[in-house]
Amino acid sequence: MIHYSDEVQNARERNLPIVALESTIISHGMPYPINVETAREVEAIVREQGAVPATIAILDGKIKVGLHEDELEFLGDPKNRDAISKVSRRDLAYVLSMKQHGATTVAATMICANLAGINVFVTGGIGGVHRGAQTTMDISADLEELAKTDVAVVCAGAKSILDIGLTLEYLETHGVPVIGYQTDDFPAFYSRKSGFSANFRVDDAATLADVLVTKWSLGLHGGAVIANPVPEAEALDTESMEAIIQNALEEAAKRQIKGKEVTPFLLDRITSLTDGTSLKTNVALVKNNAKVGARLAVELANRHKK
Ligand code: PSU
Ligand code: MN
Repeated sequence: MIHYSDEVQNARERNLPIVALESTIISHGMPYPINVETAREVEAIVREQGAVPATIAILDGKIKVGLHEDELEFLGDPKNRDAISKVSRRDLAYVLSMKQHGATTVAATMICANLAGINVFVTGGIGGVHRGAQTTMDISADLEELAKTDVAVVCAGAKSILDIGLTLEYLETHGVPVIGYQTDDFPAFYSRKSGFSANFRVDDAATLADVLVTKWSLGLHGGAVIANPVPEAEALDTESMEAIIQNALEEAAKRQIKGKEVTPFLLDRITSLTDGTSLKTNVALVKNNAKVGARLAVELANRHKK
């Protein structure tokens, strides 16, 4: 069921460092054409750092690990939006069996990366415990995946469309280390601070690799959140973002948006309400994460060779 691109297949044979990338961010997380441009640029950054990018998606009922230009374009083109479902753990078996197309979330990308033997994955932000989850029970499957699948996820923290405090509590309960990269704070996607601390601070990729190798050699299954704050120059003001997020949340409640539609709806509202400034920040932070993720993959591959 897994199909590798030539580039990724070659990297697998030669034990080169590989970095997984998700596709929900392309199909349901950013508007066209910035989504496709960003996907391409992120892949280029991974290569510049000496690793091989493996963007993951479901096409015609096959798990694709490593995508070609035209496949990235297909996933990002708004004309195809209805034909490409958002695929998380729950949806994988059905979408594959029905030979459909799917864009993989953090959870589903972790599953596919793990099947492909890839242990580093770069994205923008993880899903988490939604605000009001006490009554809606809306908790992203990303968190459960982090609890059990051995893939490190490099992100810029979590968006404050989520309840960041509860998200961190959930991760703690499930034994998922949250590591601040060159920071003591847990970042809130658009801003460098969330008001919560990371569990640990690590300042370089080699030490990140040490922690992960130690975790996995102890048989402690599951991932880790590598929280890499948005670059200072691109960070947005927390208070004005809070007002916009509040507005988006009220709109979602009014329209009774539910289930897997909630996150894409909120992301879309935030992009339009900020007139694209938030999108610029989003692009910058994903690129910044690609650098860190690729360096980490290089470190892990070096240890593998020893
Ligand atoms: N947060 C973002 N951008 C995204 C997502 C989350 O800032 O694109 C996507 C990711 O693919 C993530 C998914 O895994 O949304 C979470 O969806 P849900 O909350 O339905 O689990
Ligand atoms: Mn949800």
